[in-house]
Amino acid sequence: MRQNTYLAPTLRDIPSDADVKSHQLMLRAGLIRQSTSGVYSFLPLGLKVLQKVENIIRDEMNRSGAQEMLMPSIQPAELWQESGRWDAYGPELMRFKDRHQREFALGPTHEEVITTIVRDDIRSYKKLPMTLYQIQTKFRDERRPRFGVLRGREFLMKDAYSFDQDFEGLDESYQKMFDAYTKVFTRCDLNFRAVEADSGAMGGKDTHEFMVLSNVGEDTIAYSDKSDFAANIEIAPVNVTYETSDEEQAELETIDTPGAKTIEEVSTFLSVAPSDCIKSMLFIVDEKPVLALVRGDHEVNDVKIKHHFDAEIVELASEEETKQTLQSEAGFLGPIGVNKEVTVVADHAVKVMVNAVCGANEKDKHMKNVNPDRDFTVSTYGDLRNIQIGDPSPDGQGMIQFKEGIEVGHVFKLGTKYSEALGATFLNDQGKAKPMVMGSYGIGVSRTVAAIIEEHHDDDGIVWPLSVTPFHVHLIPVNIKQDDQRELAEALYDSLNDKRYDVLFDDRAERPGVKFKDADLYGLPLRVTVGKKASEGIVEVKVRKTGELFEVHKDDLQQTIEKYVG
Ligand code: 9G3
Repeated sequence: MRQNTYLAPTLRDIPSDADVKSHQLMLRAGLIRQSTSGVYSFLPLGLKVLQKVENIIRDEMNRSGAQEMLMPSIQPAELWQESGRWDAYGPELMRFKDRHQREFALGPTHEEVITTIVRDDIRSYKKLPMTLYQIQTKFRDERRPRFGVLRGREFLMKDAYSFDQDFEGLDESYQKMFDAYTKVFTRCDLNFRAVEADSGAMGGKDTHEFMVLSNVGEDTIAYSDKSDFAANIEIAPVNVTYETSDEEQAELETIDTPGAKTIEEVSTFLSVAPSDCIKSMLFIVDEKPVLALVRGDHEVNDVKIKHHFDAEIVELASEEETKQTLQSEAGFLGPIGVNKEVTVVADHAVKVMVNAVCGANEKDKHMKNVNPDRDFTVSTYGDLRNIQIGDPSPDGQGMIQFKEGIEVGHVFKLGTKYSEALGATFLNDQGKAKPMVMGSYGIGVSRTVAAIIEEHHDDDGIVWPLSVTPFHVHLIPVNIKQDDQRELAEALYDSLNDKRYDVLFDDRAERPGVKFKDADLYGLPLRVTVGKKASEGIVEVKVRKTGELFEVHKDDLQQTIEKYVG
């Protein structure tokens, strides 16, 4: 490809509204351009990488026995009403009306669509198991699109759906897909972990997220420093035995704590440790008030609260809900004397606390010498806190560390949630109609490109792994106006193209410095410079990844390229 007419505009400066490296570099290296918030165009250089990632995914999907198809983005509201999800999702679901005022959604995912396709055309157990997949644009009206294509509102996803006769079959389909994902992300040269995750509104029990370990990930992974335990902290179980204290229970007291709201402020004001305070947070769990208690040095985990009550919706109570329910504002909340409509739940760590401090449900007042069970009743204790760095790993091996993660894949065991809702049944070998047992499996294809850049870049630009690089060789004549340099560069361009190498030929009449800076930004594996020694047939090779720089004779160039790019 000749660069002079190639649409890959580079930017010298870091765009002010790009906060993470991958977003900055995708803009500066001319891979993408923003159309509107969360919506991007992939320019030619970016599309070449996107397609390389797609093809790695396609290759591993096909090897796993999955069949590729393509579903529409336009989904009738009726489908989502039938599955019960039309009202379950809020503004994130992009909805529109057609010319006849009929309601539709732009597909954020395709469980409903695929289940109706299979329902209508698969009747016999003989056709199962079957896994179908597509690579297609998804639409989700994210409240806060950010970090470029890492969190967009229109993005490319590979979504696959497996259909089995029973849960044993699903386990096999799930494992096949799990293994295929491991191969995909290994081939993309990503440092990833498959972590146990929360199935969210998807239902189903087993689910794993494939997380690329990174400093900009929006998820936090708790992992053991001594075993392969790893889980999204949303669900990472806490497995700690809290020792009881033999301290005498003292007389309950109300104390003035003017303006001391947070645990830090209260513990400083009263010179007690945060771990001697009780943090109370009011949630609305499926419309009912729940006061959740954790030790002052712990964090409440709302996903665990949702699972504790097996609830659909869990939200932190608003200011007015708090005032209405507890006649107090947040910062002074406590479990003592709350009216019976409020369910009080507490993390296991609270049970053994003695003479603790908690809010008095009165502005600027707290209670001290508070003792669970003596001074307030807890309806149930549970694992309601976030796991923390330094906690023992739940598997008993080693200690917990944290790492940020970019979720590039997510695999779910769905079970029969959609097949029952939509009537996708098959006749088993006894002629009995049974609901198909499903799994669903996603990879964020455009997000994976960004994750690869997050992991593979340096101060000068992107450093593409060979498996996804848009071109193999960047061929740069230092001065295109010099006949011997231009002629040798043209000859090498032709001979390398004949050898099926993808070559980007910088035929621009730009200063060498500009060409080399652009080359570093684009990050192609090998830079071949044709300069002063062109007349001797000598060219200079630079290996982008290592910075290695050496001269070779043009006759040895192909061998050199073979050595570095295969
Ligand atoms: C929606 C909206 C956003 C959503 C969903 C539905 C996430 C939704 C979960 C999944 C599950 C799997 C197949 C590929 C792998 C992931 N965000 N999810 O269902 F209406 Cl607006 O998408 N789907």
